[in-house]
Amino acid sequence: MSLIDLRSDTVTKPTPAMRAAMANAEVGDDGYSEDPTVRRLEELAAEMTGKEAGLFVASGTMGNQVAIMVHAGKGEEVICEASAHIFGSEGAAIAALAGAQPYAITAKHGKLTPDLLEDAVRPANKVNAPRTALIAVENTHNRAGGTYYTPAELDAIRRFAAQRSIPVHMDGARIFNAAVAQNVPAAQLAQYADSMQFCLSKGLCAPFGSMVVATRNFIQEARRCRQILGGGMRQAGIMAAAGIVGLNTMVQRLAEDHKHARMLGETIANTRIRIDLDSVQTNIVIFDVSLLGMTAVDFVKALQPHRIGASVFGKYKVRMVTHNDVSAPDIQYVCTVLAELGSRQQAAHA
Ligand code: TLP
Repeated sequence: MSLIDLRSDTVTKPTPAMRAAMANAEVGDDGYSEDPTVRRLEELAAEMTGKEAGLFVASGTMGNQVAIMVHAGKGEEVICEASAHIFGSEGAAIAALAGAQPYAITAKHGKLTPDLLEDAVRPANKVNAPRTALIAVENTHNRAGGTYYTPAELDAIRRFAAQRSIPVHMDGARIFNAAVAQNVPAAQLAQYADSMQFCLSKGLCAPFGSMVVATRNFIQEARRCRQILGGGMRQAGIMAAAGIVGLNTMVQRLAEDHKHARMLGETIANTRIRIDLDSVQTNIVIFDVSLLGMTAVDFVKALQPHRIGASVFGKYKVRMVTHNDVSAPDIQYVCTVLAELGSRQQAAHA
């Protein structure tokens, strides 16, 4: 029996329609801007997010970091949330590539607010202060459990930033999860950011790639930064073709993943496993197994004989992510196993 792989939505396989589109993709040398499929993907990405232009990049990390390189440089600071992907999971790239330093703030559900930002923005008139160059938000927020910012919350950050002439970058790796969960177009969320990165290779199931979207001028600069990182591409239409299928056909179905995550969350809430159900807003479920007298490593190991994959996300924290390659019966089965593991440990420690 095959693994029910809930480690991440990055494990999703390309759909048959994607494989067909890849096989038949019209291609050219993207270094000469001659790959028609890449061009189409970049236009589609821009259109769906309400931005002027888009840039196809290798990964979410590359997308975030080329955007940060455009926004920030030496002697400058990037404000982000303390468990943000750009801060803790991109190899210190803000320092290594842009030459800026991160200023990380801990925020409930991973969400920055004007109140929190107020203390983090450096005074412009102080000679020894770093210059605040960027505010970065993560939507949805991975380590906070897939929480999303509402348009009103983003609007407040946007206004705060605009008053201080600070640009906003959105790590929208899972922006379509945020959009579908709130039943709003992605463009409504993206409008509050000057630049946004989103991933094709997570819930949308493409095998490769992310998009940076912003103004035409910004994307021109981002293209230069992508080149510096060795990210210039050639006949990339083969990969872009899958991204187009993802954007055209895989967005609305994310609602199914959210329903499945909710089912997992509610099952877990009825055991001794601890979970903040308020954080289960999209396709990510993070829970704490400490009350079972187990570490996250123990728990993930205990799931293995049941052919269920999950990720260790801290000493006691485990993450499960729902996606297209996990069916409703799979989820029902995982719920049964979680209910059993949660209560069995309870009996052992009673
Ligand atoms: N997240 C991945 C891992 O870190 C491998 C995951 O499994 O969740 N922003 C956010 C919010 C992300 O969650 C990720 C990847 C990225 C950026 C980076 O994307 P990639 O892996 O394409 O560089």
